[in-house]
Amino acid sequence: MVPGEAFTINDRDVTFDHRHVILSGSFDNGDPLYFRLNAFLYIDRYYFDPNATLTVTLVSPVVLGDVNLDGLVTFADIPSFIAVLQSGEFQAEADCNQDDIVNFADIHAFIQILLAS
Ligand SMILES: [Ca+2]
Ligand SMILES: [Ca+2]
Repeated sequence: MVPGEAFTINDRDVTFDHRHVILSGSFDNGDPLYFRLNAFLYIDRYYFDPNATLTVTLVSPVVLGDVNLDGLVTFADIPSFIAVLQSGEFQAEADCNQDDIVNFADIHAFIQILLAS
């Protein structure tokens, strides 16, 4: 799978080594996901119609403080952090105190992350 690109899963009722193959992982918000790809309707089980299109997308984890998105938290992130603050737009990497908004309350946390890197 390529991060950011949707991957189509066509398999249903797949077993390997006599065990059902499970689609497992976690959602972007951290909640776990765990599905058997059943193509037969069982009571109290998830059902995935063979004609349905099922896609999953691997997202890259957010690196708090990496506001210029180069994969590292360095002093080079400072101008990008300031630009996001001034723009008022949300960017997860700049939400250093993780309260779902980017504002001046993130400055202290950003500096702490920067100094720890
Ligand atoms: Ca960076
Ligand atoms: Ca914040």
